[in-house]
Amino acid sequence: MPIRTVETSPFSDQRPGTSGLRKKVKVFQTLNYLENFVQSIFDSLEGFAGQTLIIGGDGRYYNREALQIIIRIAAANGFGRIVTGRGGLLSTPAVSCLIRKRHAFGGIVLSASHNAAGPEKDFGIKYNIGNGGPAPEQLTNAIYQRSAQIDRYLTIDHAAVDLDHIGAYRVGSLEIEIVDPVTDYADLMETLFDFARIKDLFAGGQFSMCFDAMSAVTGPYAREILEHRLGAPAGTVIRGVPLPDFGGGHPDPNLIHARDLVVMMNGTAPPNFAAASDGDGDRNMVLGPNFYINPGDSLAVLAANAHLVPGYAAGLSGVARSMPTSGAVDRVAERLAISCYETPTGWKFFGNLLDAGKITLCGEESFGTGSNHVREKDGLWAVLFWLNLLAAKRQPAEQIVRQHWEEFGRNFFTRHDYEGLDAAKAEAMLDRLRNELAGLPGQRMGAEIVKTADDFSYTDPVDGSVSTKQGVRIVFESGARIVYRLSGTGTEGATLRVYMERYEPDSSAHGQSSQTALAKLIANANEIAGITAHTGRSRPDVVT
Ligand code: G16
Repeated sequence: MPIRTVETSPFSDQRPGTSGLRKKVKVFQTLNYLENFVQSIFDSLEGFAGQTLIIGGDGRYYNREALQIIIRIAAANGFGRIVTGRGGLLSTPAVSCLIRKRHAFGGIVLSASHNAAGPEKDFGIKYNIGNGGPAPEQLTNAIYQRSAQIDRYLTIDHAAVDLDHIGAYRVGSLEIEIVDPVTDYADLMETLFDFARIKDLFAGGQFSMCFDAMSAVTGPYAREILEHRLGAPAGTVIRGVPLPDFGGGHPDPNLIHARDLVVMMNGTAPPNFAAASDGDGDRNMVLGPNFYINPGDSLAVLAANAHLVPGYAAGLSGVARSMPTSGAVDRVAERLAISCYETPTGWKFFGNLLDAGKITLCGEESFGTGSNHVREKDGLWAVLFWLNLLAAKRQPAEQIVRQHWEEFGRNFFTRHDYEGLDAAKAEAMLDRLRNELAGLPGQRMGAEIVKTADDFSYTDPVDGSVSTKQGVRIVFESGARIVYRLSGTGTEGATLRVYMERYEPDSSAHGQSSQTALAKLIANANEIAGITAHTGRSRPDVVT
């Protein structure tokens, strides 16, 4: 099939953020915009001729069109085989699973994760390497540099491929395989968790749960695993059909955007356990009746109880968390006498640690938890881990968490997001803060005295690569801390994230809410950065 070379010119805004390139759909629909980025990815790779590429997305608006464009460019560039899920659907952890299982060269994930979907909303694209994980910074930088110089892309003329039927097709010398999006992933879950025990839990009739798939990609995965393989009653999964606009909702599993689920769990006769996942299925939120489990606590509880889960019963080699995530897991690591690594925000930073066998579990405050089973965070995996614990311990989730706090102390944590800020003003605010860091140690703020103040810099312990400016940290003598950073996943203006944390060993004080326990720190955070003065905002848009 003849390869066509199309002349193009660069776009200046194709620098990948925390997790790939995320823009408005309209931007991706600009002539050559997607094509340029895809060709820039392929131009930054070597040795893929004849190899396999996994492609899939969360089913959001523009997923199908983008897939067809990418298939033609991949064919022209010499890939040998493309594997995608029926309907072009694959959750992000399922892409990672397939890359590893098929020994693929890499994969492309089409998603803007928890961002809203639809013609006026967001789309995204991310390249994953052969370990199944997001491209490391060196590669995303190379892709960006290529995108700034690109002058042509390669494609072929071919009719749209039928994505809706499982089977194999040929496009020129490229083989295209459409697979069931769920099977390989669900099979992997069966190797990690005690499905028989979880089945018993559901079979007793004493236990019920609700899984909110938020009309996004996890619905078919949750139905197959929870309702079919584990025997949970039909209707356990709600909003289980992936829709191109996610039903008009915002598929971010947190207290604000999964409000219906939160209301259900705080209402009369709630189920025993609830969970939600995001657009592309890599995030999770878990809840008990009237009880929210903070992602940092969730990671710590999973690590402390991993011996109860078959896939992890042999022990953990180590754990990791992103820098802004609460230090709850650090205390578990200390008890288990294993290493605990602190990385910058972004799942890509866990990849080397997982590949090198330095860690088994890792997680982030942004509702991401995962392990060495794939190289992405994994929403449903975290829910199954919790179900396995509930089945093994036969205790409510709240009791498990409260006992954990009794044993390890409680790390009160909250994140305040200020969304849609003027990007220049938000940058200026952080720059001013950076300039003042040197003068902060020793300063008293109410009962707290600043101990250290810096901008987090990370040296990867495996390859020695250095990542700077990863978040401004202010740590007090008491151990309490405040972290400020700008989100790298938004598509409109800037989002300021302020993370606050303090450790409370006294169990008589564990009953208060995070906002109450952290009230003074929240006030300090506003004062130090001058948030209201710089942004004009007196309160955050989202509190988690
Ligand atoms: C992505 C990354 C995560 C990160 C999160 C938030 O998640 O994979 O590692 O914690 O974004 O990043 P930021 O604070 O820069 O917005 P996802 O689920 O959006 O792919």
